Amino acid sequence: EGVGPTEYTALKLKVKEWSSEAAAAVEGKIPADASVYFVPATLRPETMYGQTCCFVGPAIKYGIFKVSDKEYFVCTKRAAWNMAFQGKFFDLDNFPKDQKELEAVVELPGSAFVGTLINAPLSLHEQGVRILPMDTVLASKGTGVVTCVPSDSPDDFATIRELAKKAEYYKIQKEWAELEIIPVLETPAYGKLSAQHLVEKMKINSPKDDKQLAEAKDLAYKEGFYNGTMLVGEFAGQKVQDAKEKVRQQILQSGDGFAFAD
Ligand code: A2H
Repeated sequence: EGVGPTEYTALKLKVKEWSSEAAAAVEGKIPADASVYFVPATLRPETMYGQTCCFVGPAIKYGIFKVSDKEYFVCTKRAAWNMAFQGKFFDLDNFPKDQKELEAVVELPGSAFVGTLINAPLSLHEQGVRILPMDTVLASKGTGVVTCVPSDSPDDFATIRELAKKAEYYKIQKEWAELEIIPVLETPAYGKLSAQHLVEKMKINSPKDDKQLAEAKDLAYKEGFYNGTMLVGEFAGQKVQDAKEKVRQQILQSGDGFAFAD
């Protein structure tokens, strides 16, 4: 990784319907008129049209943090502290002077959220997408929440393929992992679904093939950025290089997301 912090775009994915386990835990702790958001951090804002689910680490501990009377975020405590420190959130009157003062309203392992229905801004799946488990999510990076774009992320593609194959083992409904994969951008080398193309070409069999996935991720990232053309959204037909920052600004200005450094 380069010098200095990574500048992510964090997206706000609003909860529409909790999983039964999360519903029981939040009961009476969050006002009915408040919105709760999962806040995945991404380096590929231009791909957000293709979100098909959102991942949490099943064994990672998450908090639901009060940002204001009307807004709560689901993320790791580490990320909430970073956000508070960056000064953009959390009622300044309540700005914690000490990490210990930043208390979650509710704490749960990622597994408890699996099945929660959320609204993913920009996603062409407008009826909503599900929270699903991803074993390779790192608690030490970003917000600990990862939005899933299987058209362009080899990790995401490998994970949903695994989840659909072993739905029972992962305690999910198979169809949650089988939402249509939407082509978001096109490249000369890998076509319209670069992640699938690379995973199949490199014979990547599991989300745990980390060396191969790292290589696939690098190839998809570079080809997409330098040679990609947008297929969907307001900037369809434009180069990814140009659209990337435009989509990001749109997300920041609409309030569907915020800048987050880590
Ligand atoms: B990216 P970097 Cl379409 N654990 O977003 C594991 N992975 C994480 C994470 C965590 N705690 N937090 C963020 N990430 C993922 C989209 C995407 C991403 C596409 C293609 C490639 C890609 C949709 N998932 O990442 O280590 C997030 O997935 C490859 C660069 O900071 C985030 O962007 O470079 C990316 O890793 C950040 O990785």
